[in-house]
Amino acid sequence: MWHKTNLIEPSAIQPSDPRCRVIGAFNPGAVRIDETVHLLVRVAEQPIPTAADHVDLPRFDLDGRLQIDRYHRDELQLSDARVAVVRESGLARLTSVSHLRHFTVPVASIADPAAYRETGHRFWPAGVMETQGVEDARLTPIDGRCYFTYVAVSEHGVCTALASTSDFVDFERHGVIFPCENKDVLLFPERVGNRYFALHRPVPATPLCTPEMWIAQSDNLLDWGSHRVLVDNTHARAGEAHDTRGEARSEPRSEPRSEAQEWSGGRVGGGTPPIETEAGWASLYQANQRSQTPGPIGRYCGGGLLFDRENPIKIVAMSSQPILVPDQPFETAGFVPQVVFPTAWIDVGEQACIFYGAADTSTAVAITNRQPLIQSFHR
Ligand code: MAN
Repeated sequence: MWHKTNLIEPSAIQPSDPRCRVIGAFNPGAVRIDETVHLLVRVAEQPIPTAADHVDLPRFDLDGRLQIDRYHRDELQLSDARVAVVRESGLARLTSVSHLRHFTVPVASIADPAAYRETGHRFWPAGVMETQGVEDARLTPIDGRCYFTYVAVSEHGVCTALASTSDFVDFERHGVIFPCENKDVLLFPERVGNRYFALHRPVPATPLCTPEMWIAQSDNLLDWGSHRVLVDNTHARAGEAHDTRGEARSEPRSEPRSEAQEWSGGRVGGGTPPIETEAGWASLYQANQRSQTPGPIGRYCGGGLLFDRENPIKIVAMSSQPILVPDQPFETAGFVPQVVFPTAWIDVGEQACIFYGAADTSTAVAITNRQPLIQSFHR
């Protein structure tokens, strides 16, 4: 059903520091403005190894300069390629740090890797909340300005902040909107019933549940409340979101997950910022399976979600089968193998173009016809 193209690979990207190599150009935010698609691509850089028995861990100082801290291998626990745990403190550091780079492509050439142009404009980490980088922009045009949420990583944790731009040259920071640990925050592109809505994904420290998708509301994009669980991962499917006072949902569900639903039995989080369609607000979400195979991180797939047009806390359709799966060589092998991570949905005529990160390594696009795609969310 999909026509997939690998677009931007790390080998084509110049590192921003001669001491580093680029290991990822992935998880792109994207927005269409007239006949151009603008992307903010997460570029992950890692210090080039200099000695076999040492590991160099990167960070930014408060002036945004890259600093490298050297550790002996024995001082670290290195079980996940993405993080190193310092044995003495028990605290984690990222093995690479990310910033965002602006790319453009003409709408007519979305599937042509040669048409992607790096403009040189960057969104660079700044301040105490971003000393281990900025990641995974999700772009939403609101009232003629392009807003984006992004993950801010530091020794204070992993949280989500908001920024905006009108030209991808100058960026305005609006600060942290969801504190730690919270990622995969997506804004709806307009007010619905006078309120803004956002999907978010808090990560519980006490493992009473796996990370689930929540929905919140705001009057100003900055202060978020009315938090509700949107996708209840302890049971099979979602109904209407229930609020923190524990009010019953319209359709309480208690069936155990079927085997077919195991693909999303682990973490679930928002993927592409919702877009308006006749059938409702449409979005792809990302999920990984509960089982620990094939690697410690599991396989990430994309599924479809359709929200009620007038009341986004109500889900009208949610795929029970994965609809975007890692099946291409550039998705099954890479920095984190077996990952497709949808981050933007752009409509071009009758086609839906889904931008995604492949294997935490490259930026890719998957194109299909929009109507059958949305229909498939009901299955
Ligand atoms: C996870 C992964 C990494 C990311 C960190 C911090 O480990 O998503 O890619 O760098 O979280 O956000």
